[in-house]
Amino acid sequence: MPRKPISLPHPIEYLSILDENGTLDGDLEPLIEPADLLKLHRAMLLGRRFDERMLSLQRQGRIGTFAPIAGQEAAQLGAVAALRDSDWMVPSFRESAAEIWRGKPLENFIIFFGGFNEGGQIASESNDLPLCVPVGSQVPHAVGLAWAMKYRGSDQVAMTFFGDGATSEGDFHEGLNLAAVFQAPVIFVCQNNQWAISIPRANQTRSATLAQKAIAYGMPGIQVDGNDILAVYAAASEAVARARAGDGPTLIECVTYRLSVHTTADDPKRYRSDDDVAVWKKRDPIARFQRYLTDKGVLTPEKIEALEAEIQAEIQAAVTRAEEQMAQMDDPLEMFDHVYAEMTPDLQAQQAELARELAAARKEDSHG
Ligand SMILES: Cc1ncc(C[n+]2csc(CCOP(=O)(O)OP(=O)(O)O)c2C)c(N)n1
Repeated sequence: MPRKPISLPHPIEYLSILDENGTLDGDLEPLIEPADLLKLHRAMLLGRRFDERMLSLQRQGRIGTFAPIAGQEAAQLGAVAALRDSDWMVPSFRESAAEIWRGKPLENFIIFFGGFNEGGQIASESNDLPLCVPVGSQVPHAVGLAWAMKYRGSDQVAMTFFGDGATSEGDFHEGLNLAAVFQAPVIFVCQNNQWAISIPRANQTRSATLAQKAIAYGMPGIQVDGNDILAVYAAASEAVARARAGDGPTLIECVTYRLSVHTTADDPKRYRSDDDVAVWKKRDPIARFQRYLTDKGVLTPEKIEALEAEIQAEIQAAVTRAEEQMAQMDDPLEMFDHVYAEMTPDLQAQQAELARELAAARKEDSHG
């Protein structure tokens, strides 16, 4: 009886185009117009600065908890930049840079995390889904959308995002399996930021890469340097082209790092070392891209300074608009209105109970 290796059709590659020392592999450099490079750079910087402002709003008690993205801008933006507006984008809960790129107004994030459902509303012309907190549950949604696009004979594709932790969820495996069997035009983007709250990548899976999980399902998988926006864009563009051409799904693992807290309710000092964070700070995707653009002659330190000021003003204007809107949204009972077309008896009872509590609180207030 023979005992021999089985040849598998999808090898796993690692792709890096612009490394952390600023060395560029010119043969692999994707063709991106200077204006588009600058658009990507602006989006990365806006993503980072908005994140910082959100963190400070949360610390001041002006919004509730949210999940910062610092360090993951290249992984998100390199991927969505490969999409058309008419494609579908299915985020998890850590994709604010990608959502802003796709047109979500900044104030909507502040309003949503300020506790008002209105901020989570998706514009009717948008093909994006709202953020998704149950880990991994957005994966089957994206597969369903992609499969529907194929069924309708459209060339639209769906792209979904999730973390390394989500690859241990059943939804991830069921989604990839179905997508491959039905050759659904979906791009699975795993942002392997090394941590699922306090669970390190090493305790998540014994697999050498997350990308290789694609092999089991019979689809191409690739691991890319997730802090290298050129590499992410190149891999995503290939995957999108393949999906549009009818050649099915791809799994992209972006190796990156969450530089900040898991959410604003987390203290990462309790489970990871400052040395680790320092190593990854040197790999900052924004600094690396700025060096590339400066070397290329499309960006200067003066332009960066002017852009920083412009972005701060844009964020401040959004904060002002959000706070004005939130001041008008003072009816918590509304949260019951948008769950079902017809409210269940349980929800009706809860709404009535909250209405009684609010009325009692108002009465107490009015009596000082
Ligand atoms: C089904 C489910 N289980 C647990 C949680 C609690 N939880 C929220 S985020 C998270 C970790 C997710 O890690 P990962 O998928 O790597 O994404 P990251 O937060 O790193 O972006 C967990 C366990 C949840 N939201 N949903």
